[in-house]
Amino acid sequence: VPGRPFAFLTLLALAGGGLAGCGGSDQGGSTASAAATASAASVDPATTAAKGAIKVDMTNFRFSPSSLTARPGRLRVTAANSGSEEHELVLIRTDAAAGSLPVKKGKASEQGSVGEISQQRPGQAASHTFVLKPGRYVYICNVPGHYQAGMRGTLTVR
Ligand SMILES: [Cu+2]
Repeated sequence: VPGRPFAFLTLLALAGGGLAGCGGSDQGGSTASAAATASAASVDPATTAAKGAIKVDMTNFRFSPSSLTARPGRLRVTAANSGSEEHELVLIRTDAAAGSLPVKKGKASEQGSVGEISQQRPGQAASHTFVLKPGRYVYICNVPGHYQAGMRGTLTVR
């Protein structure tokens, strides 16, 4: 088939042009991949299985993902603040539903806390490795008012 080699070379030329374009704008490339990651996360409200490590996005006023499962043992959690206020992530072992922790002066009870990633400024992120026993957990932002505004999620370890 005489047409094929020509078509193949044309594709190569197009691919080469595309690659050169990407190379000239690293920033464009990483922005695109960040946007793809963000949309993948926001499209999936269902439970996310965390395998050893998980990134949790904090915005005003929710966590994404807001429902996690994990195996017992070590779980490295990275909490990234992409909101416009300070946020934190406190992990509490409790059988209570995520939205039913006792609240006093705008803050939820942290009884059963197994550790936390303390307040992060907008644009900042921090990580902590939790050692998890089987059970039910709730993670919350306990900046006053944020828990009630919706910053809570559930983690099931089994
Ligand atoms: Cu918060």
